[in-house]
Amino acid sequence: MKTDVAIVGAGPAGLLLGHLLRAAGIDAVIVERQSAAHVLSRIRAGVLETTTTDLMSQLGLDHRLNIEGLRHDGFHLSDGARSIRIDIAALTGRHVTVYGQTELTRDLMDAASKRGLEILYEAADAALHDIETSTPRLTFRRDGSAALLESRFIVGCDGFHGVCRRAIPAGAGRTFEKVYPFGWLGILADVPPCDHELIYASHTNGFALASMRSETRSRYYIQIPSGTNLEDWPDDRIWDELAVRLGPDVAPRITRGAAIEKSIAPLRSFVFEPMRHGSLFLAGDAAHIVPPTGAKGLNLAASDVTYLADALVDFFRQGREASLKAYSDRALARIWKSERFSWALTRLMHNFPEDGDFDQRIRIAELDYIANSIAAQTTIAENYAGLPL
Ligand code: FAS
Ligand code: PHB
Repeated sequence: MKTDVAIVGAGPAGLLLGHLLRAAGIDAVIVERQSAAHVLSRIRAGVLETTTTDLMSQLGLDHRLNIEGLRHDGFHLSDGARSIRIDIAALTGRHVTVYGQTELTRDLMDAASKRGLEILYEAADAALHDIETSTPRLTFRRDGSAALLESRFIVGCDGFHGVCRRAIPAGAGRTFEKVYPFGWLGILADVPPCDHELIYASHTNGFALASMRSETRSRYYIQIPSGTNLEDWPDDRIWDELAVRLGPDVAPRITRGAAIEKSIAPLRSFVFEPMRHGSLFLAGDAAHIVPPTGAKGLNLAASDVTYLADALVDFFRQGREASLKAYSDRALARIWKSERFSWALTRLMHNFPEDGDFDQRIRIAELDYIANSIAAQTTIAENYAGLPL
């Protein structure tokens, strides 16, 4: 097989990039390790910046998003004693949209075939070859047979655990990483949310987040120590802990119900530089990871592929390479600012094992400052809504 751009991974990054290239008349093929059903079974992000929703509108794939997506003009930071509303709309004139990553992925998958975007699911053992030449090759196995995809470029959209970043020779890039000593235990339940906006709660027991997928489906998270066993957290224990951490004003509004999904996600901050090696580019989680506190993960994937699609169109239409050369630096400038915001909000809202009384007082003082400073609230609002491209 031959194509212009071979994309590894059919998550949000790969699907958005594939659609953007096809819309520009550039041929692309996506090679995905899992089945479509498996990709859709993963419960992940919930909050979309306009960076992402604008892409869906540009692609003409925002029909369901416009009907089912929930527009949110603000969210809350709480510490049990008080709730601070960050008024995104008043402070920035912008908003975010609550629309599950699963639904965004479904919309992109469903539109692929009629837009000439070929997705090869259940493609095992993908391996990259000759990435330092202008004729890179991707080999993989599918339906029991060996397969070869030749292309001008390969884009690694294969997430943190993918093969593309690992195909870059040791010493050709730099890794920056911070692993947090805790994770998030997430629960999805078909019960009405406890509030019409998201609540990020800091508590001496640990962090909690009240989110949602719709007006009848809730998504909650609690901070748990690394190494926690999911079996130690039956539904009732999770609901009890959420009531404590979200505080006495919110607890009575929590509707309990059976978990339809329950999982633990580790938290880390991670960046790999540069996001290009020869004819291989990286985008999305393949190049960076943020703790989900700032709701940036999926949205950074969207900004990466916005930059990369523009650069690839420049190359294939005009023969110009300048934008491709600038891609990594341009994407990393926005990535690092989102890494900073996600780290800072994680540091503010979570308990760290090494924290002492002083750290707890600093946390209270910072929330006190935010509660009384429009400047501080504006800083949080503009980062949460998404920094300019
Ligand atoms: P993805 O990981 O989504 O997609 C990569 C794709 O590549 C997958 O489909 C995978 O099967 C495929 N792949 C991997 N290796 C391959 C190979 N060798 N060959 C072929 N295909 C291969 N972000 C938030 O904003 N909020 C959240 O609450 C949140 N929760 C998360 C929970 C978990 C458990 C994880 C892992 C991430 C979470 N994220 C969250 C971040 C997440 O939403 C990512 O930012 C988003 O999925 C990024 O999309 P992609 O870069 O496309 O990577
Ligand atoms: C979610 O609804 O899954 C979600 C929302 C906001 C976050 C993280 C996760 O910051």
